[in-house]
Amino acid sequence: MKKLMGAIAAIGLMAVALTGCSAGAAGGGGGHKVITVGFAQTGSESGWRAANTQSMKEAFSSKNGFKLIFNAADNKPENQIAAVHSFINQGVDAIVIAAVVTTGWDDVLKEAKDAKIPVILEDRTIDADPSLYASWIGDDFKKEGETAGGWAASTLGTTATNMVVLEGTTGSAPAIDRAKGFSSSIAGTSITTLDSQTGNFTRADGKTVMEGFLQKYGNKINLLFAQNDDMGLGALDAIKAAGLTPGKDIKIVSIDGTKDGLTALSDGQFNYVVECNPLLGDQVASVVKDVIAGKKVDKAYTAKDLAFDQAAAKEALPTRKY
Ligand code: GYE
Repeated sequence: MKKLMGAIAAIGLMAVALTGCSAGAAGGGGGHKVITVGFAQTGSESGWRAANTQSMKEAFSSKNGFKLIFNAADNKPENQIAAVHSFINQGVDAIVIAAVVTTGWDDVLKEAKDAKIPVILEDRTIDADPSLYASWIGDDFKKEGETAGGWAASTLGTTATNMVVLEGTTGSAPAIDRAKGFSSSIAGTSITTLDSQTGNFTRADGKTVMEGFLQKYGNKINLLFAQNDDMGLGALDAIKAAGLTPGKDIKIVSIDGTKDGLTALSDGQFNYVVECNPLLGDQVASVVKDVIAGKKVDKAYTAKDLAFDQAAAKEALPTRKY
């Protein structure tokens, strides 16, 4: 009986605590305190990024109990560190980072830890000590590279093939890991790399860098590995301007699986596209809520990615969300 009374008293206390909590609510959020989240986004370099930003903004809406402070760093690491500093100074409840590059995070993450602000990584991984962040939600970039390279190996691996590569942002996790994965899949095949340069994940740079490759190597090039759709799409213009047919004279494999990428594949201008799912917002938001509630979360949540040939692209396009 004594025990039961104790339990009832405890429930009563909890009710008081909960009421106290809902009193702080500033609209929405189902009676809970609004969670203020600073999100340090890379920038707006690609179609993938646009879809990711939209997914994050929808998930971290006031309707879902959040106040989102959004920053896009124009893909400059120093801008992003400054944004995270400012989130710490504003005393946000949690910080979410899509890191431009993998390095340089320790100091600012230690500051966040000292300020007792949890950090959750989305999309891109970093090199910092895992004790400095609560969780990561994203895609398996190495596997994406392996899948893209696997297609190249099985389609072109037994004929002498000259490849050029458009790399993503130098020092970013997807650029590093996609390169590793791709290389491991084409090892021992007759595919050789003529050249590999960054196109910063953008259409404009994809075009310019491809122009340079074409000037240098002319019609020696048989294969382009674009580390994202946008750079491959930019390269299409350069290839056509050089009087060559993309998808035929130069085979193209890319990663992301945006609507524009799959359209190029369905048109026969690309030859293979590996998916990278950008719609991570809901999962990131639920991990943020769990971390703030003191619940145990996994250190890593990996999204599932598909891969497309021309037929699969045609089938997927009518219902493609991004
Ligand atoms: O592939 C690219 C974007 O980090 C996975 O960043 C992301 C990459 C994506 O700009 O299009």
